[in-house]
Amino acid sequence: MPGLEGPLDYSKEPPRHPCLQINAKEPFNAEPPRSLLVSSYVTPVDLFYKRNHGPIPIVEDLERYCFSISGLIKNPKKLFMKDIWMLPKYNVTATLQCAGNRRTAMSKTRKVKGVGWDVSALGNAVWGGAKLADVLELVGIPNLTSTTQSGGKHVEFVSVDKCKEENGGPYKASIPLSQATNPDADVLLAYEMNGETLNRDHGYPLRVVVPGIIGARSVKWIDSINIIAEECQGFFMQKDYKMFPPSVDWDNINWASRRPQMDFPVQSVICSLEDVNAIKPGKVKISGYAVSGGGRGIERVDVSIDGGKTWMEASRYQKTGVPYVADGIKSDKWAWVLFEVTVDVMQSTEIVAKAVDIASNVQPEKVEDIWNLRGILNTSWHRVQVRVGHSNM
Ligand SMILES: Nc1nc2c(c(=O)[nH]1)N[C@H]1C(S)=C(S)[C@@H](COP(=O)(O)O)O[C@H]1N2
Ligand SMILES: [Mo]
Repeated sequence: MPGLEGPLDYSKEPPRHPCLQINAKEPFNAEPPRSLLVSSYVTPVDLFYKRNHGPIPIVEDLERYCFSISGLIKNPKKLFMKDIWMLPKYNVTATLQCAGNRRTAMSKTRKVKGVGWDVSALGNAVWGGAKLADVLELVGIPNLTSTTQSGGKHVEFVSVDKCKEENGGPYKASIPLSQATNPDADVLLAYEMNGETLNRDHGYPLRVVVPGIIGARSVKWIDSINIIAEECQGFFMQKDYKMFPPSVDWDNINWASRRPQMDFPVQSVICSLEDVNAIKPGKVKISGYAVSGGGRGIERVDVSIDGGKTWMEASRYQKTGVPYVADGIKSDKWAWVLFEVTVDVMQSTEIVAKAVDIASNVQPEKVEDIWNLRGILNTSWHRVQVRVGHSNM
């Protein structure tokens, strides 16, 4: 499409915050330090993790930028930014989490393939844009449609970035049409992040935000949208981002045997402490984040200071002055909660966190039980070691 281009090399990358820990340089993959991550409920754009599979696309001319919606529909259309700006604007606070978050810890059990991430491959932003349900109405697809008359059941988003996994082709992914046309699912074509125009790293000029599911489906730099009969056949839907059992390894994998991962399970992480921290004996404030998929709120966060033998409950919060209720109408259903508890630590120990969502899903205890060769969805109990020194500290 005119106006948007995927460069062949990394000579025109945008500037980035020096605080970010870089996990891969080209393509650029980086996350903020964990302590900074939970210093605010809404993650500043600069500190928001950046997950890319190719060079960052460039907009030559925003006025010429347009994308097509075609496929199994009667009236394919080209849409410009002005067509999107004309639709009602929604601000949706949603946490985006990469399926590879906490991969580095999983690879300690047994090696996994993929970019290593600590615990900050996620962020919470206020995304501003048009609802995809409204955009699809412009091409004659009514709200709450699961199949178009010509048999379209999925909505595929195609970008322009050149990814080696796609042999130089663009990143793409799809979601079910029923989700895309459900206004309550809050799927956005977003042009703003935290009230600012989306920046290049995060999908300028237009990206998809699919709340409640793994970040991989929130395609950045939209070039075209296709209504298709089967889910997208691209690499990132079919040969990546699938959850396999621990018994499957590279010599016996059958990619077709598993569905593309969509929903995110319940997750929680301690961010106020690095994995091994030296502290003085006494009171320690433990804080972190908890989040679940599917818009499920966080019912409880448990913290243990004896490696998981006994537990106490942490307090949860989103916005100051608004008590958090896991399924409350004043809560942001697609967003993380931050948690906090002050504990007495008198000797070296292991501190653990685990969360429970409103469907009573809990995090698995052991990473070994959910080990998978791609190292995705590490939601095992989060553990940090503390070394308590009694003198000269
Ligand atoms: N076009 C395009 N969209 C993409 C990706 C990409 O590499 N190219 N990465 C995906 C993955 S795996 C994640 S986790 C999120 C990351 O979004 P962010 O970089 O804005 O944090 O974008 C998704 N959308
Ligand atoms: Mo991701």
